[in-house]
Amino acid sequence: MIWNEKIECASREELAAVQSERLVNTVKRVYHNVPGYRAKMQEKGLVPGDIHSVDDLCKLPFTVKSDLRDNYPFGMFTVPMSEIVRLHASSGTTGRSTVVGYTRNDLQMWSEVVTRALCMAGVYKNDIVQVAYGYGLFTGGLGLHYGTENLGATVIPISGGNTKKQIQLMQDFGTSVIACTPSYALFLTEVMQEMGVNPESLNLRVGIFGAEPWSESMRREIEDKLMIKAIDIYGLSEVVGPGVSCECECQQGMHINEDHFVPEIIDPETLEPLPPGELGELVFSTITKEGIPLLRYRTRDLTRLNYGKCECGRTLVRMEKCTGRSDDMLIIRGVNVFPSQIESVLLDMSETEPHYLLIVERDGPLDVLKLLVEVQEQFFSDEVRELEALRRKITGNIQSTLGVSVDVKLVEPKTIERTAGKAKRVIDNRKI
Ligand code: DLL
Repeated sequence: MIWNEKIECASREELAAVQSERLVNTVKRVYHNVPGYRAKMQEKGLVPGDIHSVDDLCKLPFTVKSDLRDNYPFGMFTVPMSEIVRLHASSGTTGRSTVVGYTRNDLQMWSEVVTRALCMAGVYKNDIVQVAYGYGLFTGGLGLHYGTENLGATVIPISGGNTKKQIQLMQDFGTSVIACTPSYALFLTEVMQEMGVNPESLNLRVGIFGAEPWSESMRREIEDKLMIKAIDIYGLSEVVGPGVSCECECQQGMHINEDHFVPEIIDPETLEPLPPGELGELVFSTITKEGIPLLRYRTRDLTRLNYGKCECGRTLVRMEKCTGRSDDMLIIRGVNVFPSQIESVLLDMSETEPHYLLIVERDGPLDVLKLLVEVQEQFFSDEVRELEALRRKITGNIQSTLGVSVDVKLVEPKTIERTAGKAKRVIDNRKI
């Protein structure tokens, strides 16, 4: 089923007309309401009147994650706080998170795009959707939740974790759709096996998986083990959350909801737009958001766009699966982690040196983050008990600031390799 056929199957010309009108309005709104945007446009000698259509997008300045951080928490909102009805947040490059605010209309738009995504995935009104993405500041849980309700399907708002209960409810409630990260889906299969639950005995038909990169081979594994269709859903909190794009049942790329989010692909080095089909960094301009519209927001995700015809009938452009980023952000069990955040935790502690190495591995389906960190000479002790206490302190500090568990190993001073150039801080051994 196509939820909004008029838009999802519009001609490119019709779509461009809608985009142009909305972009012109958004540019006016941010210019007049957000001093940071006005300053950036003035720097380029631009006034809102210079933007006539979506073809003028490339004239506009970029927005990056640090703009949000520098304006923490609400400095980039274009409406008064009395209009904001919800806040979400995700990790930034330092301790500060990036905060996004939604007006009532923004929430309605978000539900609409998630509902479209669910329909793309082949979910229907009579489905029972178990939302096992985290509920809270993370956008996954509530995003899928309201999209499911808007479709008219039944939502089970179980949130993440509690794996045995997840499986129990799948059996008892006849869950037909599971929404979670792909790595958690694999973990579910392991626990099912331990519990002696045969996936064949379940009612599962579709999985809505995203929030982290996953490969075609992982898709096949999940599809075989759970006997479902595994659909890729993409989004980021800054733009709206899940539902920016989603695969249809053809599973040949994710259709972008282009009447709300205009995509571009740029060269991350030169920042020049690249022609259709080229691999580069994905950039989005939001053209309907009221709370915090973003112009040319650099997602750092690497992908390519396909304007070719899709068999499902939708004309919305498709983006390829994202497997890489143009920065060093890691996604560990769905949590975004920048090495610099770990570094600042270490710098805040007097016992450690900022010489460290992060090693990411897969233990079965789960990501494991290991941290090797040098201890200051005077704290390096022969007492196992003292070192163990320090290890626990570091683990605790990282857990409380980043929300991610790390396996910390203390090493002697000056044992982590020093390089003349860029330090190699991360070794990613996951075969994603
Ligand atoms: O992860 C929103 C989301 C929730 C998407 C649930 C899909 C499902 P953030 O926490 O802000 O938002 O993280 C955004 O996660 O820039 C990508 O690097 C990565 N990401 C999200 N979806 C995918 C995907 C949510 N399908 C960042 N494939 C993005 C690869 C993804 N990476």
